[in-house]
Amino acid sequence: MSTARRELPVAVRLGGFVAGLAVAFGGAYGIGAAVGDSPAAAEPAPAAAHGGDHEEKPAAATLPGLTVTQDGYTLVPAAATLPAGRAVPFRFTVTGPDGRPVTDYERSHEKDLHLVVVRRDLAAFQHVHPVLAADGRWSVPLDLAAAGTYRVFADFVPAGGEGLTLGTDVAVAGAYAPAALPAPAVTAEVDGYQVSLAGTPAAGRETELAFTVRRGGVPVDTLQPYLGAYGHLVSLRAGDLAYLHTHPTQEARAGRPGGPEVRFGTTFPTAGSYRLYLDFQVGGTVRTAAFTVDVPAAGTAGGHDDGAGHGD
Ligand SMILES: [Cu+2]
Repeated sequence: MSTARRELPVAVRLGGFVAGLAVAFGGAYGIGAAVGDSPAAAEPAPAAAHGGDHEEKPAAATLPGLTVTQDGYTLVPAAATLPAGRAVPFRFTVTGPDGRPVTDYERSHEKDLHLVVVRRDLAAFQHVHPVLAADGRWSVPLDLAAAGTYRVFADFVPAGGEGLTLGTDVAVAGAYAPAALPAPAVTAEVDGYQVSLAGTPAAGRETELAFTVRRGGVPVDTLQPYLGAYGHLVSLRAGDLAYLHTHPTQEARAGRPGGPEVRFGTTFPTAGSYRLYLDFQVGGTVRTAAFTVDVPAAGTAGGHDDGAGHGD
């Protein structure tokens, strides 16, 4: 049942957040401030993009990934600082309403928990699947070769509960050279694969994003189902790293190749710059194509299309 809920387009989930606003208003705001995410919680401007429905404003504080604790569940890293390295063990627990580590999860996209790790300047992205010990401790090696502060998102469904994405920061010591956000682009290259993005995003309403995978200019129609889908799309809002995880509108069928196009229905909650990470699998290898997309306010005149052009 949770699985079905988790597979709804993110638009539906976001719709739920907005609808739940009346309930979440005071509490969510308070939580954001209490855990030190107040810059995000207090973020004033982008909600104006919703066209004057001021009731939606505080919803920004309830976006996934902005808080370390929600609904009684808390993401607890074993250490807030990690050494630099290529395969650094990262250990954490998720504590539940009773204060104890959660040991019972509902599977979503073939895993009990998805861990997305990105350096806060959005320069490095990992989507990994930690291993759960019987006592509720999770562990996974992370590539932390580059120093900096990393945002860690734990995306999971506690047994009998609602899907949550909790976020925390982990610091990696060393010489840190922050990267600027790459300019918006509709193509990305990874490992010899060219991925193009078509779609015209606008804040607050569902946008279809279509990614087309090519290699040497030839459309790739051998995408393999990866975690039950031909692609996984994580979008992070620049500035606060609000987290959107979207799955394709078409189902992946076991043993059936997909592509070259993978479509997603995504609702960007506000105007702003987002970094999109598309995971896709070909020949047993998962690769990630990354795009910067500028999302204009809904109804902005002039068809601000630089986030994405029109594909074939
Ligand atoms: Cu995952």
